Amino acid sequence: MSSRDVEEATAAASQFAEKGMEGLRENLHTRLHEWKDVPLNIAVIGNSGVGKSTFINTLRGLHPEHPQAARVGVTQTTMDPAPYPYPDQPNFTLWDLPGVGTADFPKATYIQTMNLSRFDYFIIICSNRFTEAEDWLGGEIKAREKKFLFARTKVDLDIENHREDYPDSSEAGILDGIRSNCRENLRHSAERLFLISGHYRNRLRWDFPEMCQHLIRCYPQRKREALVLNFRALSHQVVEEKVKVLKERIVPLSLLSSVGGAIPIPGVGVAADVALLTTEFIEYKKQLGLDNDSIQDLSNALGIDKKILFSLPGVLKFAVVNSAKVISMLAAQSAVKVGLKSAQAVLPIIGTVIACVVGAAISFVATYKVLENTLKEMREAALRVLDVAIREEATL
Ligand SMILES: Nc1nc2c(ncn2[C@@H]2O[C@H](COP(=O)(O)OP(=O)(O)OP(=O)(O)O)[C@@H](O)[C@H]2O)c(=O)[nH]1
Ligand SMILES: [Mg+2]
Repeated sequence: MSSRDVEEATAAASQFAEKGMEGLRENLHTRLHEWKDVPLNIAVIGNSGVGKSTFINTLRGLHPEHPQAARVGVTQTTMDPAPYPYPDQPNFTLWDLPGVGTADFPKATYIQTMNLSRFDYFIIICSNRFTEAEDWLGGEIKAREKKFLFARTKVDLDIENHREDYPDSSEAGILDGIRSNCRENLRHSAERLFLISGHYRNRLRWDFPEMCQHLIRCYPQRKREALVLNFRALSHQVVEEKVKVLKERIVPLSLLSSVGGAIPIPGVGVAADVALLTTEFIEYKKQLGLDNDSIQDLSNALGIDKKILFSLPGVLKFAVVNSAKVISMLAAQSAVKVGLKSAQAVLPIIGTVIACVVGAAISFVATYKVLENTLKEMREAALRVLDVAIREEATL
């Protein structure tokens, strides 16, 4: 039992004490869905041509050829912040902002013109040296108690160019050189610096995966769950962050299923809200990049037949998720009495709630285990898919 399980169970017990069963059901429902309504706004700031559109597309999990991708290699005609909504997540927007300190956007008026207070988080991007202007901006953002990071992009080009001039130079040495060169100009705001390539096929290389993890972990606390669940399963690190957040939903889900719309399943010995669980498993697939659209997008980007990804262990197993499958999972679980410790440990905390519904304790434990096991198996499948992507992309 994790400390988050204890928190979720304790919160449910006190809501029940305060508002009764109906109130608890309503709260659990809100708890599980509220992430969809949280507005998320990330500003990507950089001068023209540094690779902002490319970077924004990749962060949205889109190859430039994807119909929803921003055009790259074309100069922006407007100098206003341009919004790029995250695919299928209308409340999550990445904003393309012009760089600071140019003739059009002097430092003196930049903060006010761009209305920086409306953004949750900032990514300051350059493809050459960071300058004093970007350092200044970092300091201004920090002074407003907002978070940011620096991304130095196009390192793939730097490595290639450097090797053209000095064929014996090591990649690590080249990256060290870039890092110290940038650092020299980032004296005041001293935030994390990530060396990346913004191209989609490089999203698993250099500091890109670590940068996504940093972004997630440093995002404003009250919005972090929403960010994680809105984000695409871009890398191993993002998958792990998602699994953590999805795990935290298991107690409220199991409780809602066993005391909410629970219907006894004949011959299985437990009652469950099968529709609720089916929806959650479909959400797991989407979250972890195992749904048909994600697999299709990835196979397009890799230029491989999607059957290769679908035939991976675990991916195939969950290719179809429906109520019949959920019932058979519950049946299989209720027959197994081992490994239920973590689920049972929560029972004393929610004892008063469970006691109201006949058989709810058994149903809660079985549901908890099915959710936990399925999440574990889907995590492994998602990591396998990413391993294939890394292998294939190395050959592109
Ligand atoms: N090699 C390499 N090329 C990149 C990278 N990021 C962007 N590019 C290329 O740089 C060019 C400009 O990229 P964009 O993403 O359009 O740049 P931008 O900052 O949006 O440009 P504006 O909209 O004009 O301000 C395109 O040809 C990209 O393919 C990168 O990390 N590596
Ligand atoms: Mg652009």
